[in-house]
Amino acid sequence: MAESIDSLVARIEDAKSRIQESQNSLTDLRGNGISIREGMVGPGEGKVGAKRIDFKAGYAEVEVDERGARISSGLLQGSVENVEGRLGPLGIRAERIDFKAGYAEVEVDERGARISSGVASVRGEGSLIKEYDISTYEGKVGTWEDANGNTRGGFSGNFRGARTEVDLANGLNLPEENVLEVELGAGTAAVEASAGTDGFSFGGSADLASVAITEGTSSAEIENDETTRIGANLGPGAGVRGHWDDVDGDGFREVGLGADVPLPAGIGISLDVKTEDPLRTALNSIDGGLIPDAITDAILPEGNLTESTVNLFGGSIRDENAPNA
Ligand SMILES: [Ca+2]
Ligand SMILES: [Ca+2]
Repeated sequence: MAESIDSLVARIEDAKSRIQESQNSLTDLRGNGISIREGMVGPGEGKVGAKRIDFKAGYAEVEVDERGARISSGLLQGSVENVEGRLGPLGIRAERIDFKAGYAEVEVDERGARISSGVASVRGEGSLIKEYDISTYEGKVGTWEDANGNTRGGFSGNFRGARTEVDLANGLNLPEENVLEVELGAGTAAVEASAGTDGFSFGGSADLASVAITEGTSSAEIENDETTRIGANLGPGAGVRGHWDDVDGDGFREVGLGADVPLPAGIGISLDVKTEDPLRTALNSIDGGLIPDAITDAILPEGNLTESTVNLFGGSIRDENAPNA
């Protein structure tokens, strides 16, 4: 009797360790997709691990209801969460990466129509690569929502031969509030006339090549964030933009203006400034950049100068109901 209990315990222990093993390294099938948890892959010293990988291959989904029709198909679509690892000298980490390849998506409903297709698309969160697109066609008309939940109305058309947005602040492990991004494009074209909850865009361009750098801060802990985006492109184009989104959700909208200006010889420049504290930004730029911001910031009072000035007249620019206010 004692022996059979011992062998029963041994068999339970054996089963437990085999379950643990399969949880650590194997897959479970969900629908027509596969999800892998706690997997590690990579040769020799280079190892990249992810807490969770979901993907589906060769998929086609059609949804038709009283609100409209959605068709989505592609060769591959998926996401990777909590990526961490090292490949040679390169440290790799990402909170989440979404990817799709050889895809086509069509949505038609009472709000309008949205069509997008492409060879490859990658969207990263907390990752070095923020956006990566190859041969993408996109068209929108009516009203639509962007990835940040903002609503826009109007129309927008895009072609991207190759375009990438690199989050250098993340790659260089800069403090979380820092924004340092580089955008590179080759063979891109865009036309847009839209306005919505985060701003407006009006203009068109066709670029052989383009580059842009965005620098500044963005944090719910800072109430006078400012970012500047400077770009240059080869090709015709002109446009104006208005910004009034609250990306960090601290109740202070990042307001600003942007423009694409064509210069002779087919070269164009692009400039966008966004600020949570327009009065401070205006005072800082009054000298035409001759006096470094560090000096004017030392003279000006801390906090949001626009808010404290508007407060004097009994008003406020802060939205107390913002998620991080
Ligand atoms: Ca802020
Ligand atoms: Ca804000």
